[in-house]
Amino acid sequence: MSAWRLTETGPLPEPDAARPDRSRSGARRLLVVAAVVLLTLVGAGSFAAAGTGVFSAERPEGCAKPDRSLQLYAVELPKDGTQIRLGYGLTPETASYPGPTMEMMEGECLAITLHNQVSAETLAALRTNPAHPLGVSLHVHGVKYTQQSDGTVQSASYVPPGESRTYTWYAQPRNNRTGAQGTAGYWWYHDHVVGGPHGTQGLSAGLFGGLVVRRPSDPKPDRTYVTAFGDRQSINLRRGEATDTCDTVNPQPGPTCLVARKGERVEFVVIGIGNDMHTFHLHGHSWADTRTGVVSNGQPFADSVPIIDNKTLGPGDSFGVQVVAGDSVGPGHWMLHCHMQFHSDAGMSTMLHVLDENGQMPPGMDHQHPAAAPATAGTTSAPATAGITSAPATAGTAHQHN
Ligand SMILES: [Cu+2]
Repeated sequence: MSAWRLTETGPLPEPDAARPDRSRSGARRLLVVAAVVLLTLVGAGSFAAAGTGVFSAERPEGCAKPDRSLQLYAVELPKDGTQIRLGYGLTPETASYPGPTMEMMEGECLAITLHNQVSAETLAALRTNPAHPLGVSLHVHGVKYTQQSDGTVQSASYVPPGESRTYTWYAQPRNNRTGAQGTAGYWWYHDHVVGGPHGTQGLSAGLFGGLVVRRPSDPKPDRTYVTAFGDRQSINLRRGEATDTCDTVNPQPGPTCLVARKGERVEFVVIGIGNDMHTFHLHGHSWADTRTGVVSNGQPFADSVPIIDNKTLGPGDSFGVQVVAGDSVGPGHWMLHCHMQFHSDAGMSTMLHVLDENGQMPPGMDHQHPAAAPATAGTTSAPATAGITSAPATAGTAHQHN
């Protein structure tokens, strides 16, 4: 009998409902107040940004007051070998890489206060230039923000060690009058300051996470996982066996344990970090190549939407995939990997464990993780870096669950 049993039941918390409409009279009052304040400032010659040409609004247009706020902590995590690891967390104790998946509804305005708990010493060790300032930041893709929430050195919107700063994200909705396209989609956030002016060292240390912006009618998943495909053949900065640490008795869904019950709608936020091209491939499942990863069969264009099981991912790209776990194919250990062969051969491969409707892995579903870099001749050659694999390259060490 199988030990696999998924007891965790809770679906993802529903994102806050879209913010209520504000009354027109309220908006007009606000406009009048804003105009008076602006005129007063300009009249007094004290409009701070006028001299520098920097637009210094604290929040994007349409986001007069945040609908929701949360606290985010940047902390140092245990080293991975000699590699410094950093993570974002909703509490310092729960920091991880990837960081917490953020969800917003179009129209929502979110204020995130980032607390930098990474020591100056650690940040200095990651610095590529002694003149570069020490700090961490929060830079986001896809949604709207002003210069003050850009999370860069050049806009001075970063957080020195021990300090805090509030960033404001606005999930601007579509507007047929202005032609604004809206912000619904699969995005990501990351540091842009650690080490150098592009946060390259912060990113590779773990300061990144996924963001999903939905429209009210979008399909809601039962589970969401972030898979960041990165340099050195990594998924979420891990390779080989380290990508999949699911406990077979009590698997806890997380960055290194992709698990679902048959029939659940599973959403992947797929992110390209680092410098390499990758492909996202999932065995036994396919999805629609649309904004949401789903297309309703009733829609007139549904027949022209490609259904795919492999999608190319470049640096900085992000997209979403939604699949119904085990649909037609049943429970099992379904491989999820990069399809650039030398990447997957070097360990860029993990598993989606699909359990039955009761959260059990049916008997006979044993699986193995092959060694990341096969030592046998005649296989696709691995690149020079493949010697640094997290899975031993001897056949006898492949492990078996159950
Ligand atoms: Cu790859």
